[in-house]
Amino acid sequence: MPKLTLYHAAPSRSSITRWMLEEVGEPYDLHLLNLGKGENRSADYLAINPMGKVPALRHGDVVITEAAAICAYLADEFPRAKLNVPIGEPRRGLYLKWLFFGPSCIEPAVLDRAFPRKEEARRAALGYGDFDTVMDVVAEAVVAGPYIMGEQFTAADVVIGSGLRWGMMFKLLPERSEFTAYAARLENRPALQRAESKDK
Ligand SMILES: N[C@@H](CCC(=O)N[C@@H](CS)C(=O)NCC(=O)O)C(=O)O
Repeated sequence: MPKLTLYHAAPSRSSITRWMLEEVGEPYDLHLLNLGKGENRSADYLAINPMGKVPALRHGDVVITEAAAICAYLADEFPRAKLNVPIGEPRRGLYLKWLFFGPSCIEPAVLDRAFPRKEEARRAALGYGDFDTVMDVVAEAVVAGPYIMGEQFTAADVVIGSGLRWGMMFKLLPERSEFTAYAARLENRPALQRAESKDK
């Protein structure tokens, strides 16, 4: 079985993928990088991720970067963990939408609010539209629960849940009851608890 190595710094976006690895339950190694010391800018690491960012995951000879892509990859690569919606199932469309919605809508909406532009962009020009619509759409998706795909916990919960938890922690997201209840359900997951205590 090819070895899994996570290039990691905690706390950071690579904690998303550590949670995912704990959900998958396969053994993995950690390669810790000190971002403060600029180890992510070393030539060795830039050869792994030319973006100079964590996370990166090595699986045998394959290197995957981008947190949501790593979560999607792991879910498909280790189907026994039942963290994906397999190709061929109609629900896969919705599952993929949520995997992409994290990095393409939630994160930019939150970061634009944290670091406002000098000139407001037109709603039509922004891929996420506007902050309030993004929040309303996510709130509606998680309110019924327990998870974003209903009864099945998937990689999409790792991505969306991490974004919501991070945003609320830094007071960049409204603490809506839909979000706090969803976050509380996620925080009951042993894999998230393990990832957090190992990161500490
Ligand atoms: N789009 C990337 C973003 C990764 C990212 O921004 N990582 C931050 C840590 S949260 C990082 O490596 N920062 C160090 C730097 O840019 O110098 C992803 O989702 O994986």
